Amino acid sequence: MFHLKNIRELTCLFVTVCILTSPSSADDQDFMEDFLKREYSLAKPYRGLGFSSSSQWDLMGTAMVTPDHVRLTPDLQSRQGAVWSRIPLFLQDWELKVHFKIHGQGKKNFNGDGMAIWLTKDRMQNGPVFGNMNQFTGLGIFVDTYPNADKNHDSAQPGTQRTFPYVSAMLGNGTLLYDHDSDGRPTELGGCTAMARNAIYDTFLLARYSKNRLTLMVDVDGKQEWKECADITGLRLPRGYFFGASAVTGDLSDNHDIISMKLYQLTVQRSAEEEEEEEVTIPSVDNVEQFRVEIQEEEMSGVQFFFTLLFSILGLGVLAVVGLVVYGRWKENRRKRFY
Ligand SMILES: *[C@@H]1O[C@H](CO)[C@@H](O)[C@H](O)[C@H]1NC(C)=O
Ligand SMILES: [Ca+2]
Repeated sequence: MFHLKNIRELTCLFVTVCILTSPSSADDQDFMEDFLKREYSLAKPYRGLGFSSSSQWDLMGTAMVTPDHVRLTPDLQSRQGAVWSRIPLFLQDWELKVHFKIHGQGKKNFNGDGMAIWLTKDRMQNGPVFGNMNQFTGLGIFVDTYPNADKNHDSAQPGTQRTFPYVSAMLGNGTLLYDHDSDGRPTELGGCTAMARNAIYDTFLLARYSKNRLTLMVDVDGKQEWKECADITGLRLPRGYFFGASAVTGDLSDNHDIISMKLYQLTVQRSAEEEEEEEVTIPSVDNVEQFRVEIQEEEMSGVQFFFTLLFSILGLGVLAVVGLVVYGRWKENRRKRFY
C-alpha cells in the first residue's frame, strides 16, 4: 500500500536530489537555490515588448522585436539600439544569463562594433559606449567585436595583441570614461576572448553577483559548460539600478540579437557581519590598483624585454667603442705633446 506519507517522503527526496544536483549549487555551496525572476527577465514570447504598458521592457533606437529575438541593430552601418528594463533591481544576490547572437556578412575584423549588457543608474540614454552614454554609473559588460587599439601602431606590440571578440567588465562611477580607441583597457576589471561571432552554436554569457563578487562566464563553443572569463572581488554596486542591453554599428556592422536575458535570484547565507555591511551609494571597487598593475605587466612582454635588453647591450657596446677611440686619440695627443 502506498500511503500519503510515502509520497511526501518521496517528494522530499526528489526535491533534495534536484537541489543537490542543480548546476549553480554544484560549484558553489553557498547558493542554496535559485529562482527565475520573470519581472527582470526577457524571454520568448516577447509579448507586448516595447509598446504595451504591461511590458517590463522598453525599446530604443533601431531595436525591434521578431518572434525569435530582439534585434538591437541590423547588419547595417551607423545604427544604435537598446532594450531597457523598466523595473529597478533591488535583489542583493543574482545571476543573469544572456543568450545572444552576433552575426553578419563582414569578414573577421571587418565587422563591429559590439554590444553591452548593463546594470546602471540611468536608462534609455544615447551615447558612444556600445549604444549607451559615457560616464555611466553602474556595471557594463562589453562584447567588443572590433579591435580599435590594434589599429594604432603604438599599441600593436606583440604581447598586447588580443583576439576579438573580447568580453570585459567595467564599473562606472559617473566620472570614469570608457575609451573607445583603446577598447576600454585602462578601465577594464577583467575579461576574456570569446569566439561568439558567426558561431554555429548558441552563445551565452553569465554574470553572477554575490557578496561583492562579480563572476563572468561564457559558453560559446557548444560544449554546454561555463568557461570562467573574469572574477572580480570587492566590487560594490548600489541597489535600484536597471538592466539593459545595447549595441552599436559604425562603418562596420553586424546583427546584434538578444534571444533572452534571464535573471535568477540567488539565496545566499550571510554571517551577521556580512548582514551589517552598509550599502554604497556610488559603485566602487576595493583596491582598484590591482587591476592597473596587471595591465602594466602585460605591456612589457617577453619579446619586448628581450629587445630592450639587446639594444641596451648594443648601446653600451657602441659607447665603449666610442670611449676607447676617444681615449686612444687623447693618449696619442698627449704623447705628441711630450715629443
Ligand atoms: C571614480 O573613480 C575614479 C578612479 O578610481 C576616481 O578618480 C574618481 O574620483 C571616482 N569618482 C567618484 C565620483 O567617486
Ligand atoms: Ca572595440
